Amino acid sequence: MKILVLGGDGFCGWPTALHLSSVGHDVVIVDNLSRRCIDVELEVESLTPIRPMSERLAVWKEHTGREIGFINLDLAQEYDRLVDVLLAEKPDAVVHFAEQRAAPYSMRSPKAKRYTVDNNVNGTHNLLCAIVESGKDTAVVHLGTMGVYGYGWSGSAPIPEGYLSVRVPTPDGEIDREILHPANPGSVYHMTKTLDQLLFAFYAKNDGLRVTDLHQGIVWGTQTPQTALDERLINRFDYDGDYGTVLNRFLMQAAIGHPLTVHGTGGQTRAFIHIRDTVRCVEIALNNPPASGDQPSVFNQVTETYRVRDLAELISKQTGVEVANLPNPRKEAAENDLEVTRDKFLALGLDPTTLSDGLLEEVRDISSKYADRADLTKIIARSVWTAGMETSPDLMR
Ligand code: NAD
Ligand code: USQ
Repeated sequence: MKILVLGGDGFCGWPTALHLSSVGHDVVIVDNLSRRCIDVELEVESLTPIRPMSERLAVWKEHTGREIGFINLDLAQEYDRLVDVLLAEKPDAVVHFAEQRAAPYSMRSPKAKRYTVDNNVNGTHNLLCAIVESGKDTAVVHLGTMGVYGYGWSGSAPIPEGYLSVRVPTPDGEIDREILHPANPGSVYHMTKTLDQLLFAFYAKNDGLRVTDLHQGIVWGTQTPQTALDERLINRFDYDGDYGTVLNRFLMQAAIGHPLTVHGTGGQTRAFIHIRDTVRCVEIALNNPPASGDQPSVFNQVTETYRVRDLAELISKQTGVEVANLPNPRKEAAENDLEVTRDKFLALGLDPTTLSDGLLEEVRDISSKYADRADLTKIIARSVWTAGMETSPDLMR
């Protein structure tokens, strides 16, 4: 297959591009390198030393003989160039990772809120509109999020894969319907993903676009077999208060002896998936697209659920690092249960990687190796959901 990987310079996109190339697909990365610019804005860098795109691609070719193309394009701003790229490359499928993906960053300022909405909603709409304009039958695989469902809305009922069966009372009796699960976003970022869902539903209905929306949980880990081939192929590793995600942050904190930064009681339950499974799930989704005329196909891309305090306790027991209960800079339920239906990927052959597979140590080892690159003033999360919310001072110098 010819596949465009939008956002292919990022944490999920880079290993996915390499994985798809390694199994024989013809891959072209499209990315405007905005994530690297945000690093400059936030005065922080990936803990791992990521190389410039041209070097990454040259090293991949050196090791495998396979070429991956690269187009520097802003999906949200350069619509005409995007149409030209689709006409020139004629991709069978597009994998869409190219969004601003940090909830804390999306809440840090009015500028960041507006950027996140402009970038994510325009980018997704441009893609769908451009595919229709190109006249090609290009399938879309989009990385959505478990956060579209929100936390706690359905109590102990398992969250279905995208759609909810409902019975609607009418004057002529009840009718059965399948509707998109109600959206309940917890940040401006998560809100953009709920808007993406409506765009997909409309373009599938109106233009017959074939769309798969992957509602992914929090990704942990950093390396895949491909990114581990050479240090110059290493994946990015975010540890800072805006972009670092909870499990990778705890593992990095344990590696440098920093107290584990639990927000509030740590009663938040979230869904998780290892980066190795992210790349496999995307491949499975590419191989199983919906038909034209079908509603978007939704998969819950998660393998396990954990409560934040249980993760902290597990890592604390393994490493002796203490747990710190900090003021929570977010507005979110202090405690929630989470049951997630995740049958579709299992039925299509996913063999899930779990926390018990020994990969926690791998992440700690990588964190120890690059510990001297950590800026200790960037660890505490300081982007607050509303002005005046309390945050913690730095815990380590
Ligand atoms: P990332 O920020 O590391 O990567 C996103 C990439 O997209 C970056 O390389 C960035 O430069 C690029 N990009 C952003 N806007 C663009 C634009 N307008 N034009 C072109 N390129 C643009 O993020 P990630 O962690 O790799 O996440 C990828 C996708 O997966 C996101 O859509 C995110 O919402 C979703 N997701 C991520 C996680 C996670 O834990 N990391 C979990 C669930 C879902
Ligand atoms: N948390 C802590 N301590 C920390 C960091 C986070 O207690 O040091 C808590 C947060 O308060 C939150 C939970 O851990 O309750 C998860 O936070 P996170 O930053 O790991 O994840 P989140 O903000 O939800 O976002 C991440 C990705 C996003 C993706 C989402 C999947 O950045 O792109 O969409 O995970 S999900 O959470 O399933 O919606």
